[in-house]
Amino acid sequence: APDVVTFGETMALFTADTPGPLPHVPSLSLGIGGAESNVAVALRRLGTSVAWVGRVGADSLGELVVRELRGEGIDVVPVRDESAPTGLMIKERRTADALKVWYYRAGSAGSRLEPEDVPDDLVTGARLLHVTGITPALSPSAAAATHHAIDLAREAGVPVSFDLNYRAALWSREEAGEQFRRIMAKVDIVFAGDDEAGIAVGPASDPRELARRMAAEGPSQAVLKRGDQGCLALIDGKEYAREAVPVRVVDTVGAGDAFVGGYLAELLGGAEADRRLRTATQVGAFACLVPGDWEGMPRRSELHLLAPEDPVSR
Ligand code: KDG
Repeated sequence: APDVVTFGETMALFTADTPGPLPHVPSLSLGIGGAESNVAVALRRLGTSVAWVGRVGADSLGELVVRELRGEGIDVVPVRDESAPTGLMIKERRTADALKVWYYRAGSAGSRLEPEDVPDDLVTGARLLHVTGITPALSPSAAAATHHAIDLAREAGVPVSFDLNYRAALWSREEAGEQFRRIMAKVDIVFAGDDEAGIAVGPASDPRELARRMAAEGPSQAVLKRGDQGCLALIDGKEYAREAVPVRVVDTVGAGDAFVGGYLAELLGGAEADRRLRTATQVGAFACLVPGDWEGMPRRSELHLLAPEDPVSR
């Protein structure tokens, strides 16, 4: 059985090839993206076996999602929905540095995920279940699927990790905050950005206070992903901090998922907290180096590239 099970919506992703207003961009590249499958790619490339479950349409874009993830060695459990299309997002590069993501996902196949879609034995046989706060925002049935899987994992003694991943286009901060607290009370590991943590536990200027408040909701591992500020974590009551790995950023989308993949891969490998956070920041930095959300995820043998003694390998 795969070590990690995750599920959610993975969409087709069109990325503008050049900066500028979308109506004047001559071409876009077709790929895929989804927070949970991005984490799955990061895990797989680091050597962890992982299954991804999700609904796709019975269309060509659904085929693309399944092919790409299978090509990465992920155990893909697709539910093909005959009556809804695969969701779509478009990345507009308004300037070289300012990205805008447009969603075309309301009523999509992925948003129609149901509790029965996630195979029980996959969850109970895993070493870890990973969920994000995007799935419960998609629909009532997707929210039910999230809680069902978490409850099942808990009953079976399988640890659960949760990345808040607030998406303002999908729901209000109030709705999200309430759902985040419900989920946080049931999980072992929680990941959030500073602002996301504020949505869940109330804003605070001191990240230590945010980490403390998140841990107070239940998780024994509360990890704040702070982008170019690095990370801060409260793990089994002890505080840890790490600086970011400096990189020339091309596109930060997917960096948070990369961070989570790096952290979880090391956790499952039995690494101590410092090592988990080190790999997490490295993998997060890798994701910033390419335009795609997941394509830049490193293999274990590449991790040293961002911590080089000699930048030229021969
Ligand atoms: O975390 C990156 C994801 O946000 C992206 O790949 C697409 O799942 C996605 C979303 O809902 O924004």
